[in-house]
Amino acid sequence: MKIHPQINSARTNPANSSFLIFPPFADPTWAYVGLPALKGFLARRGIDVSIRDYNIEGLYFLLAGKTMADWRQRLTSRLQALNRRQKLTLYEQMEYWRIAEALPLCRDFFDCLAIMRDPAQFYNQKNYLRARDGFEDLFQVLAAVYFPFRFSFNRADHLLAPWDFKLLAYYIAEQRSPFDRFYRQQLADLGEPRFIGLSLTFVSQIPETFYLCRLIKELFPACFVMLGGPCIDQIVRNSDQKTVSRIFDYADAVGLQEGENTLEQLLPLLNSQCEDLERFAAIPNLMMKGTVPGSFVHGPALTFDLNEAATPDYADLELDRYLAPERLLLYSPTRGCYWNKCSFCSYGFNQSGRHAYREIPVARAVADLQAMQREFGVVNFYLSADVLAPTYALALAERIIAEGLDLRWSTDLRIETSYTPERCRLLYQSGLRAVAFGIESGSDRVLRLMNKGIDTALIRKINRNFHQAGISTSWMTFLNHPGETGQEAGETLALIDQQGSMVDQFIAGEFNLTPGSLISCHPEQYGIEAVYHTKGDVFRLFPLFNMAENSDGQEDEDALDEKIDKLSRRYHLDHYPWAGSISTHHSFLYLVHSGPRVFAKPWPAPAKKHRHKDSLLPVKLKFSPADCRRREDVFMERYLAEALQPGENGLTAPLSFDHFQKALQRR
Ligand code: B12
Ligand code: SF4
Repeated sequence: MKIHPQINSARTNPANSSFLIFPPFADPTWAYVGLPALKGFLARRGIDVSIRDYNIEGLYFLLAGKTMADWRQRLTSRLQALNRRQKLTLYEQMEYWRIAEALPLCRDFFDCLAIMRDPAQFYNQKNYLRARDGFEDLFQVLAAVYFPFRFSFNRADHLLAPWDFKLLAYYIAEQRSPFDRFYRQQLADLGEPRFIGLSLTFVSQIPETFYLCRLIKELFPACFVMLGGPCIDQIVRNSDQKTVSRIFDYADAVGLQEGENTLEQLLPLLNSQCEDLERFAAIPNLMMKGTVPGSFVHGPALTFDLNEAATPDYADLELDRYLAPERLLLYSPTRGCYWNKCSFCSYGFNQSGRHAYREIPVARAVADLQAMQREFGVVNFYLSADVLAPTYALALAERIIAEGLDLRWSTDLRIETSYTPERCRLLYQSGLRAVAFGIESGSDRVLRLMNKGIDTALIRKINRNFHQAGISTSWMTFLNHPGETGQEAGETLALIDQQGSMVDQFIAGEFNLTPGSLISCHPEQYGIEAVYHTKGDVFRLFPLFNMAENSDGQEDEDALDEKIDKLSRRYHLDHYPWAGSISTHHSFLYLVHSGPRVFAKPWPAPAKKHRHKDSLLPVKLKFSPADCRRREDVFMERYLAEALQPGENGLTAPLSFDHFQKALQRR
């Protein structure tokens, strides 16, 4: 396959056009479905919008030779400058060791992209791991160049402090975005846009989304800038009024919940140059600043009727530019969760009460898959949804078979009695090759506490049915649900262990308190004494909590960690978006190519790290990177012990960008 290293530049655009942008950092192995879903719907209504995936195009910019040359130069000069000092402050030491470690990693990473896109190399585990490690090195370089920020395909944050407006202002004013030059080139190609909508789906897109807002307003003061997507919805719902108000310093509007009906009404209104706020206030799910300072106008909440959904339109995206040797498309046949009762879950818009479980009629969904297959030559699909109801999944499978579609798909399903061996075979026949289950716990008491509606006997039985039908099964579990004992956590690991021959991938994560979940709404019912946030977490994304009683000791935790390590050593597990993590594109491709057990055994150790000879350190180090790192660790441990503890009001812990900076100065 021929690879074009250059960054795609936008096509010619007429004046007053509308764009939807997907900002970095997110999974670059496939195109995310939110914006194509909107474009498909709007096109049906005769409204034209163009999509730009800056997440994938931005990656090409990061990989370009000129970008790396620029970084190498910056790191070299900075290292030389620090080396000239007699003494380094702690903050400089933090930067120093990162630069010393990153400089030898600087090289052309384009071969990593080439491996990921070449089937012959992708399915060779050693080559694959080499390329994967290359990307991780790239992010290590980025963390040194853009210190104190860190990036990956699933993260973009400060090394400690959560995003607040001060941190965002610093990020923007100091041009800390790795994409600044890329954005300026891309935006210049947009002509004179009337409307730009940015999709803030994942937390990892926060800094780049706000950065883009500012840049767009600087370049196109008259352009209407709007934010939408699950992450901004979550932020607006959970934050206080002052925070929400400040969001409108960056954007003209926020779209809550689903955007189809909102954009359907907003875009024609903008084209008609209407300035009557009352007309905007009538648009469903739209939120804007009111005329009185601190006030908002807010359209009625509307849940999208999936009978009106259209085939997602991926035509603006070059599908072969994603980081994979084959194409795969995301499709969302259902929205919401038909169960929607689990204590810990706040999936998307679920807990808002406005996101009922809905389905695209089966015949339509299959026609959509067929249309996408025809237009984009795709065989692989990920049904991207909270969950499919069993009746729906089975009807879909029957219809796929009846229509003679040749496709392979994967999705998330709930453990349900309806999945008999015969029905699992039907699902396989329709192309289902991988399924992820929210198993959560191996303790029946904890499953009841979670309101999960399943028990371990059913888990064993249904998982076996899928496995025996040839469908790969992934188990998502977590430990430390409030009220869970150490022994019960051990039961989860024991269940994975016992069922290991039929569990193809697993994750044993840690309980996270999700805003909007039942636990966070009624913490006292789960033995939680206090839920609090750090001062910098103005977006209310990372609630912290203290249990009323601390029943388990450190000993249990260590023993559990050891058990997890032991179990993990039997598998090849990895983090997003790499092969070995659950529900990713790469994992799916490997499962289909090499069989369901491909991750149920360790992979060969990664090849030795490649070091480019030009990348040797340009100066003799004056300070010891190891010592610098150790001092950082000591400081961080002490600092966090204080900064994460709630103050006297019990509601706020002091950690914030400001607090961190002051703590550094006090040293
Ligand atoms: C399927 C799914 C996945 C899949 C695929 C994700 C992917 N990268 O492609 C998998 C399992 C891999 C996954 C992984 C993760 N996920 Co996920 N995932 C989902 C899920 C269940 C459905 C997403 C979907 O397809 N929705 C259907 C589409 C059509 O809807 P949509 O994207 O919301 O878009 C609509 C609206 O938001 C709106 N809209 C969107 N953009 C815009 C822009 C404008 C201008 C407007 C007006 C409107 C608008 O209109 C769209 C059409 O209605 C959602 C939960 C949910 N129900 O949304 C979580 C969700 C998106 N995931 C989430 C998270 C956290 C993750 C992970 C970070 C988890 C982890 N711990 O690693 C990883 C990240 C992976 C990565 N690097 O990208 C969060 C994101 C919010 C957040 N707090 O970050 C969600 C919302 C779940 C939650 N906890 O609340 N995920
Ligand atoms: S954890 Fe899964 S089954 Fe439970 S409410 Fe959330 S989406 Fe539904």
